[in-house]
Amino acid sequence: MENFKSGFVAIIGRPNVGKSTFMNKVIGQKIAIMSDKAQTTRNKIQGVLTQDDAQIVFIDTPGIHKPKHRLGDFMVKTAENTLNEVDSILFMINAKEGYGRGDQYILDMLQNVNRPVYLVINKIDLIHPDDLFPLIEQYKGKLAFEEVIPISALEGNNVTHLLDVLKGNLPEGPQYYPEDQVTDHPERFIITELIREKVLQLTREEIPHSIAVVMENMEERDNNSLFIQATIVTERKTQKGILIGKQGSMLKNIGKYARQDIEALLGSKVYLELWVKVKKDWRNKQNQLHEYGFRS
Ligand code: GDP
Ligand code: K
Ligand code: MG
Repeated sequence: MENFKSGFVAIIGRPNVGKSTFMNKVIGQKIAIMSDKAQTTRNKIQGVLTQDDAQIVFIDTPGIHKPKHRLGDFMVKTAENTLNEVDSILFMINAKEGYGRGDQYILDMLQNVNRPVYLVINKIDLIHPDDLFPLIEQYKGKLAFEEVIPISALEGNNVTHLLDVLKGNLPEGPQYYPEDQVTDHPERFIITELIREKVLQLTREEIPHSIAVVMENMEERDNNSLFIQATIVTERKTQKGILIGKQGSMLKNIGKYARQDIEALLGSKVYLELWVKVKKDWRNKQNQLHEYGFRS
């Protein structure tokens, strides 16, 4: 097609501002996992939006924060590299919370990035319109934003406008991905993320985000059903107990809800077998990062 536009857009912002929700709204499929817990999204997930005249490839960057351990360093480095490669950056904030230290850390990082940054004020459904202007004033002096765009990712308000603005800024380019492709991550990654999401949702505050889910085996069986074996890796024995629960009740629930989501995603019957393994201090073992699927 003539004048077809395409490019990459990074979504950046403190944990829980609504990055995954936005992505899912735009792509219309559950690819980036959502949870009330901070830092659910650890790897970058791409969502691909294909329209008649443009294709936008979204990158859902991990919640950026001051690194507390080596996995943190790794995450920040990944985010920095990503930001210098994209066409536009969406800096998303929570309209209800306003400016905070977490934002300053991101803004400092953005000072060194030479890409157009849009200030996206999300969750406007939670505030009175009168409160929007002071919020904009609060942020405006902190970075030369290309534009300020208030939205509600949850309800969809102004999301189309935001997409139009992004499209307007994209260069002419090829369609990178086929129309029906919404993510370039292998299904196995999405599956382990769905399992991890269920762990975080069901265990609430008891299990930290440091858990990992490793795919052990995934094979198709007769009449299109899928057999999946995965291991939940924790750092402490006590966490293993919580994850398994009384007579295996917790693990059973995690498996049940994860299976439902995976079946909905793949459209086929799924048998899911979950295991729990304790691996002490895995976060600080740099050489184990690759084993768990982290890449820079
Ligand atoms: P992320 O950590 O930035 O990816 O944030 P999530 O997308 O996981 O969202 C965190 C929480 O905020 C979830 O409970 C969402 O339902 C909620 N949320 C996201 N966008 C909106 C919005 O526009 N309005 C409201 N009211 N809640 C939202
Ligand atoms: K989250
Ligand atoms: Mg997220």
